[in-house]
Amino acid sequence: MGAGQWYLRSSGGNRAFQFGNSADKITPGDFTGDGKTDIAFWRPSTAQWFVLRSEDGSFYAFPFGSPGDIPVPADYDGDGKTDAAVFRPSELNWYIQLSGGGVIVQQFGAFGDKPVVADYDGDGRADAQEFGLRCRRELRWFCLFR
Ligand SMILES: [Ca+2]
Ligand SMILES: [Ca+2]
Repeated sequence: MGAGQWYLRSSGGNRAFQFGNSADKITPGDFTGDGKTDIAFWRPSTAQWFVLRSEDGSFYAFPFGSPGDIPVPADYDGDGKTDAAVFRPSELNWYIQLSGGGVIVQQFGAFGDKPVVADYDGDGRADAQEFGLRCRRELRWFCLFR
């Protein structure tokens, strides 16, 4: 298993460092809510989230999901913080750990669908409270608005 190498280019200069490994799924988002994206990944083997805080570069980890899930982090409750979330293809359930508290379990989709999260109704809340699925066979989009 290879190392997870990150290459960042920003106004402060370029930087490269190792965080995670090549089997991890990258899940960047603003988990800490300071307006800056935090480098993050989800580890499929243990269903753990690892977040590198944009504030000070320290990291924290927490379990959410199960092996076999697909990570779909986004700001579902619209509070400015990215929420950890997974889509479970085997049961078509979305599990969302809201940063404001609580967990949502929502069944949505059909077998073979691929989860895609975005601000589908354009209400300005980035990625908030919407679920999207793209049906591979029909190449159509299905959205669920909450
Ligand atoms: Ca942040
Ligand atoms: Ca949130």
